[in-house]
Amino acid sequence: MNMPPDYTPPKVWTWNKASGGRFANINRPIAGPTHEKELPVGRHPMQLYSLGTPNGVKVTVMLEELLALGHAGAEYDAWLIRISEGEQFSSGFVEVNPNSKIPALLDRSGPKPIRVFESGAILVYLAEKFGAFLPTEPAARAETLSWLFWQMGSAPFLGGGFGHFYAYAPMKIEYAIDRYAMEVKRQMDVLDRRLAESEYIAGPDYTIADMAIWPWYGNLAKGLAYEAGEFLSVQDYKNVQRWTDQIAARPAARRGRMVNRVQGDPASQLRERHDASDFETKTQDKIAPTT
Ligand SMILES: N[C@@H](CCC(=O)N[C@@H](CS)C(=O)NCC(=O)O)C(=O)O
Repeated sequence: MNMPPDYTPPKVWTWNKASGGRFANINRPIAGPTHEKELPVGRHPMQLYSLGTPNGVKVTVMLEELLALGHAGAEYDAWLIRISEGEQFSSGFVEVNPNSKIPALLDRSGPKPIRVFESGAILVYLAEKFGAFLPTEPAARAETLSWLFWQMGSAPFLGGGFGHFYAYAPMKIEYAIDRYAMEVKRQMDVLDRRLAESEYIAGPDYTIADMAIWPWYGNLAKGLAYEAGEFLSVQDYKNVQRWTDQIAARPAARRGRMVNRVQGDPASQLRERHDASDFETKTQDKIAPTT
């Protein structure tokens, strides 16, 4: 095995600001705001502060699915939070999410705004508010919540573990890449076996568990995460492939993945969403054809 340079941890950890790696500039060992700035507020009941990463996409898919079902109360303004520029550390954002991570939701439909952070909590909040995509029958509900929480516990190994060491760390460490590749392949096998016996993750119905898992593991299955498709032989997970395509074909999922997106084909980027018609008129190819 290739060995990284020797390192003996000091007695007390101190912040080495030059530790490197992509995203090093936004990593800090302390919480709280770095600057004063209020968040913008639009006209809709739901105010979403987010970015089109897998964690953000979970929520925009849910909101688009709710709107597709006719729940007008799910109308939303999706504001862009550029995490690479530290916008998650503004005083306004920290008031909505003390953890300074997208996505964060403010429900302004009642007399007092309700804040919700953590994508899983946002999905459950919306599912309960609108009575959709979370079964009420106890066994089906338990299965849905089990898979939802599976995603919350598993994705950090995919993103913070595998993705970080395979794609973003300033040096390739064989031990770390091996450890997390093994775990991510195990997770894909968990999903593949489940999807061999069940149409959707939690059973015969499409639920918030699918919405939580698809942006992460569907992306991985299609080679869209960390350019690791070949490395992880993702084509072998046939049932995950089938399910990924099935969800990708849903119009609401297609719209949801465009919202707050800042990379890729300009026609796929709707950087902010304030109206249903924005998908037709405000994508990057239409509003900034040269950039
Ligand atoms: N467990 C959280 C994770 C959220 C998260 O990690 N968000 C990332 C982007 S995908 C973020 O905002 N990072 C900014 C930072 O760490 O400063 C959730 O599911 O909502």
